Amino acid sequence: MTKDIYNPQEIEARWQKRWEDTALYRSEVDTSRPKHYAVTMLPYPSGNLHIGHWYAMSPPDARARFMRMRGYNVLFPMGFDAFGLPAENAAIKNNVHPKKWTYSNIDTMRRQMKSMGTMFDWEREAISADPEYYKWTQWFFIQFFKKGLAYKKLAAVDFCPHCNTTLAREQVWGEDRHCERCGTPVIKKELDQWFFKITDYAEELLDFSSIEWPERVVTMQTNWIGRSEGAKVVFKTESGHEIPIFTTRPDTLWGATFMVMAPEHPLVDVITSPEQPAAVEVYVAQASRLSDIDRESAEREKTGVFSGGYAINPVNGERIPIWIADYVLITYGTGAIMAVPAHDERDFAFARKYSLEIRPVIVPEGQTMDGATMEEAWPHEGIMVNSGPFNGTQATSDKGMKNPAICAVVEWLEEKGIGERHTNYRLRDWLISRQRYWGAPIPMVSCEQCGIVPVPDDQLPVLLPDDVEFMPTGESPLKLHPTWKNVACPQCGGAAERETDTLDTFMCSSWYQYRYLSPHYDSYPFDPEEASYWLPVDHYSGGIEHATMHLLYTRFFTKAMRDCGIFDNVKPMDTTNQPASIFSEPMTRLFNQGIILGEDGDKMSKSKGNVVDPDDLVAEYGADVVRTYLMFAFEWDQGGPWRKKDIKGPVRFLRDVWNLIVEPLPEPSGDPAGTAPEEAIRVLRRKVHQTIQKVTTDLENFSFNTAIAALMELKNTMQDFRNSPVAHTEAWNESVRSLVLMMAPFTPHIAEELWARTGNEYSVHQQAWPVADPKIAAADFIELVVQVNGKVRDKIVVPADVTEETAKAKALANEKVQAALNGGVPKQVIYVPGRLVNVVV
Ligand code: ANZ
Ligand code: ZN
Repeated sequence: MTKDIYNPQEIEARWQKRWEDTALYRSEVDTSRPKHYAVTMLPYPSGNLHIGHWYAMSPPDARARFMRMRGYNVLFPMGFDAFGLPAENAAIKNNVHPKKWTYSNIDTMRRQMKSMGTMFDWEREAISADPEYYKWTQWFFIQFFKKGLAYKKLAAVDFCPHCNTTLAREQVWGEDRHCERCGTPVIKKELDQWFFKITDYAEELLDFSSIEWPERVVTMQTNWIGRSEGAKVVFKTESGHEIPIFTTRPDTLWGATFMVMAPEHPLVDVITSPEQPAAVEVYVAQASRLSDIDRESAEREKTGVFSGGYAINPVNGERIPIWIADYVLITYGTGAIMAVPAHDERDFAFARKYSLEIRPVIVPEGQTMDGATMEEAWPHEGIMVNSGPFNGTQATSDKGMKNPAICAVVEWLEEKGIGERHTNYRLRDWLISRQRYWGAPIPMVSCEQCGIVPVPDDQLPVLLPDDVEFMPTGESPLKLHPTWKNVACPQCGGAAERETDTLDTFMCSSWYQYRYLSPHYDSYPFDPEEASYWLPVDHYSGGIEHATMHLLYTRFFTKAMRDCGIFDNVKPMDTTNQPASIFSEPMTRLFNQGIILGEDGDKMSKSKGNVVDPDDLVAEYGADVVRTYLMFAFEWDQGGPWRKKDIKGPVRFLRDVWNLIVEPLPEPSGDPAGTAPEEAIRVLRRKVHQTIQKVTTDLENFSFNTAIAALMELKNTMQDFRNSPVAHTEAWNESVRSLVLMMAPFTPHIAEELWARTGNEYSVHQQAWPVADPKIAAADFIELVVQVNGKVRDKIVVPADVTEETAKAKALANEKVQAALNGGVPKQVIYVPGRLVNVVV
């Protein structure tokens, strides 16, 4: 008889087909069961699945399977974020149409995902470049427009001269401000652009109280939104022009000895005195070449130029010079500041360089300070001095209105009508126009008579034409199409033109979790019945690189949808299927996995030649081994370098499990009754139940590696037991069954095969997760070392609370001790509780 060896390729293909034929992973609304909606970030169809995709997808797949076995009705869908620049770049390079390129990549990647053995419900697949999908992307745009959340304005935008397109702030990377995709340094360009008013939601986006997201992401989003409390105060020029400023330190108003305007400030020309124009012009031109990051850098030496103009400090009527300097940004606050060199480091450096007055107005209690001799700014607490009505007021180091001095001054400013309390955010509105072809057309029409008019719902989607010249020209390719943009105005019927920009693909991915619910539903973005049951997403996972873009956009999107009434027909349920209030957050829990690096510890990339191809690995070892390796060799949130040699561990593990279960049990021997010694059974059962406990909590906490380690230990214990002469017991069957069930989430194919081979009915993936009996798990047995004359002879298992008498008796009865004694009588038996029994002869 040929040995029945583990053949993953045969097993995996066979079961994948069976799962598909029987629609095993189809998830349907079932209000009799609690739901679990798990989503892992959808990929961009870049060509092939790389190992990073496997790392992002197979652990959540294991978790979703686990939740299913625990009785949840699990929805775990997948789709493709199919619009975007790489398709166009690839098309330009290889002269294939972006659509063809994208959809053929999708076919490949879908096939690869199936080879991974995932439980994705493919009937829910959503592809953002499908007209039935982007119809709704466009519809959302119109809803937001009608709600006043979408607007158009002329804006200086970052432009990549290589990709020939505008970029969002987040697509500009690094100190040198290069394009996220191609690395070319970006330049500025003025264009008429569409924006979403995400800033209207700045305050609400800072509230994370209803979600459990990693602290790191919460901090990154909080910093990104960048809330600062303070005041807006209006300074006036001598000629009466108003220059509002934003300050977080209104308590230092009396220490303002000059003002600074950003070089781009609209009043620069007005304020510049006739004696200064040339110097100012040169300086402004210089500044425009620098990035905001350079300009904000604390290390860079401050530069500036005097405008020749003066302003009046509204709190004390003092005349102060107005300077122009690039350390003030036009994009923050009001683009102009009052400079308080005694208390702000940047202003201090600037004042020293240009010999401007430094006047302390907040002095540590009991001290004096002299602006002329100060070595650095004093940004801390103290007593207000030189501050008119506020002399003697205590200023703490608190920020915002918690600081009594700031609070008092703001009240006074408001009373006097000079200024008002103001909260400023670093967050900018979301630029969503792209001068690119491969995206959803912005569904707007511009008519000379009627202005900008949305495309009526019954004319959606505005289809993206196939026949365009997508070679980059710096203009939207749709603009160059001979007929596409010509359209009758939806309002007056006159000749009008379509918007030729397309939507940022971050918009497509802001709502895909809703489209999965009913990807072919054509009267609404989602089927309200599905939405009522499944929403919100219970668990979301993806890379940390999305912390401030995608993850902020999708939160905004959900809130904007709520405010547009789009969820009004959704009647959400809580975890016990009771009516719940409408959600304001798209995803309740979030987990960020780490990154798999190349063997060399560098990021995997084709140019470095350190890319690991999952298809090769599947061909060599089978998907279950690759899944096990990825879940076992790394902490999921950490990732780390690929180590090909370490894949041997998982290979051995699955082979051992296979042999353990498939090979016939040895004939009972030794004990005539065929029962193992009580202790051996107890040890096995305890291990089984402890493993159930451990794997259950580990899977709850996404600790895949420790869960698999526990399964490996169980396997070892089972091997020991099986090799004992007495394996034919209920305990053995229980251990086999438990091991197979617990392996099902991690290694779905081999588990299914072993499940069938041990005489069970299809499918292991529809079984209940094993439940640990805490009494059995807790049954405390310990191992005692048995020595003869100090030499280890054996180990015995005894109850933890064993008496000295019993321990000694058991040790003496041990076969090996008997053999060593060889009929002799021990001189002495020493018992060290919990450790050993030493028989001295
Ligand atoms: C006077 C002052 C005195 C300030 C003081 C600070 C300390 P955050 O906390 O980041 O919001 N500022 C305002 N607009 C600016 C701009 N467009 N470019 C550069 N700097 C700008 O910073 C707020 C502070 O940054 C504001 O408060 C302002 O300087 C400066 F002892 O006003 B402050
Ligand atoms: Zn019109």
